Amino acid sequence: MKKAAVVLLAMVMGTAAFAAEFAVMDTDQDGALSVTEFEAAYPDADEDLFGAIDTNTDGSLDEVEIAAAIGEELLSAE
Ligand SMILES: [Ca+2]
Ligand SMILES: [Ca+2]
Repeated sequence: MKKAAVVLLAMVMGTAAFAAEFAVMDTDQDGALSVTEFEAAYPDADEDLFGAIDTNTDGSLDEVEIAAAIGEELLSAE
């Protein structure tokens, strides 16, 4: 990962707004977004995007993966 991306990642993750937004998307509060939760939060997203963001391929998106996706502009920060 490029240094600029790491800095941006830290900035995105460090904000209360991001934590609050993630908590809203994580409807079952297990700390990660399932496909269902992800599609509810991002209706325009598809499975290819989910797969691109799920960098550790565990089938769910954690805060680090979501923040990285926002940093890489795969997702927009709302
Ligand atoms: Ca969840
Ligand atoms: Ca994952």
